[in-house]
Amino acid sequence: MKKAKKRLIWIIIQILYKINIMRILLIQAKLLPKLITINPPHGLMYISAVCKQNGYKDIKILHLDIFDKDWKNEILKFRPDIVGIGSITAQGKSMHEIAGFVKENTKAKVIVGGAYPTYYYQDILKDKNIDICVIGEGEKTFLKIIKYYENKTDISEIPSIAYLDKTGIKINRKKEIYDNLDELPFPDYQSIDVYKYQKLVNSSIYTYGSKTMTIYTSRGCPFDCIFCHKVHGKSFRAHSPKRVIEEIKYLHDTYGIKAIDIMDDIANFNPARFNDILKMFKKELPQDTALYFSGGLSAKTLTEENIEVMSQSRVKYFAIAVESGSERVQKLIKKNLDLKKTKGLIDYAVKKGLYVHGLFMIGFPFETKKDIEQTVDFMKNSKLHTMILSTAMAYKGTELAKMVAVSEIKNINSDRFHYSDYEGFIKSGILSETELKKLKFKANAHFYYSPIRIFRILRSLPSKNPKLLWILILKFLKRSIIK
Ligand code: B12
Ligand code: SF4
Repeated sequence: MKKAKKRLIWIIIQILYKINIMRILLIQAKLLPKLITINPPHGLMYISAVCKQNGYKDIKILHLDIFDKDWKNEILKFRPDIVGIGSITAQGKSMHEIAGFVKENTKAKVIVGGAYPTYYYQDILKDKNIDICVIGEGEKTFLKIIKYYENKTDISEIPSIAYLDKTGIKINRKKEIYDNLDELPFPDYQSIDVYKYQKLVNSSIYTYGSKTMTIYTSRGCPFDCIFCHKVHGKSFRAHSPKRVIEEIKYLHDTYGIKAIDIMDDIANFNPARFNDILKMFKKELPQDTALYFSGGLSAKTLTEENIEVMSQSRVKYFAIAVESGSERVQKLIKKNLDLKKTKGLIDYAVKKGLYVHGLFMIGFPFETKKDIEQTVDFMKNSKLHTMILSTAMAYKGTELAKMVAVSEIKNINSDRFHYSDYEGFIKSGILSETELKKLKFKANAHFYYSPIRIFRILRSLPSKNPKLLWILILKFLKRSIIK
């Protein structure tokens, strides 16, 4: 009876005001340790845009990495009905702290989403401050959660969530995702301070000094790398090239953005679509704009024709995910790259004037010294300008994590929230932590202590800002000397 009354009042208010009056606060948790590059919280920006599209206007985004004022006061001032917190695992500690503060000081419901809740919901739900974990893509699910709290629906009808009831953890596995990504509105750029992010995003060495914004043009990846968390699932879904160009034009015309950094998992999954985007970009955007692909292109689907088109379409930089120079490890991690072809593509792209950055990993439990030496040989003998060598981490839910006991993972077990590629480490591997650190140091030294490479980096860097030199030196020291 009480419920029915409440619902009736709600309906009257909505009819009277023709609006939804839920106050929704979306918070991106803090990264620890702090990184130089801070990306806008696109997950929250899409959720915000979809909420607004559905009549929820009282919505605000708070990104703790850039909001240096008192975030607690900000929460109290906003008086939210629902707080949605976005978090990757490395932001988990902050996520729990925010949830605790919200529950202690407000009556708001706490919903969490992102890579951390998608894979760690069982651990997360031990925290009584969290009401619902959203698994994977969140826009449609979040809307249904709002409706549920407005007493319009039943919790069992909400797709892709985990929550606690009297009987324990309940998981609604049914998914409701965007099959046609073009149905999504633009991310809610109005809800963030784009100008502030321009300064932060452009502290990346590749776009340094340019007015930069990151964007996403696709979701999902059908490949099976054993270390990867695929938050957006296996089915590749993409915006049409026309829609991608519309978003870039919007950013250029509204905020004066000149450098567009595409962060997709696999932007070049469909080579023809990739070419179309590049050609349209060249034709429809002014000469002083440029494209970057920090998310990393896949060597599996990359073609020489793609490289040709990139070189003619103001693409200044792309990262390529190689991971290992050992054929054996390529198979074991299920990356299965043809290493000869990959090296050929890198060298061809450099010949065509593109700046190419390699992404590598070491520290798989089955990896030997010889495998790592092959990786070093690969990077050294290629024409890559720069590279980053990360240490593999076995995150829960990945195939890699199934191979190793939790107790064998340094940092994930003791403090997974502080994981960065310098600190995380799989203890049960063939190589010890000391051996791995030495090999990592040697790899960086072999690759970077080369006058020719340093000359090529300085000559080809997309940005010529002098301050960049300091950033480069700091990055170099961090990678090769400090750890
Ligand atoms: C940009 C990015 C970063 C940025 C910032 C990430 C952030 N969100 O704060 C930076 C560069 C800082 C970064 C760093 C790292 N990253 Co990163 N990164 C990404 C990347 C490429 C894109 C994230 C993104 O914005 N996606 C686009 C938006 C639209 O998707 P989304 O964020 O997932 O949001 C959707 C859902 O998750 C959900 N959702 C998200 N938030 C919320 C909140 C609510 C309330 C709800 C309901 C739903 C919801 O709905 C959204 C819309 O559908 C992803 C890969 C990927 N494809 O997602 C990796 C990824 C998130 N990163 C990853 C990793 C491992 C790292 C590092 C630890 C790497 C390292 N070795 O150092 C570091 C962190 C290091 C540190 N010291 O802290 C892993 C995370 C795994 C995990 N379980 O945490 C990912 C998934 C890559 C992968 N495939 O394994 N990363
Ligand atoms: S290709 Fe990239 S996104 Fe796809 S499974 Fe491998 S690491 Fe993950």
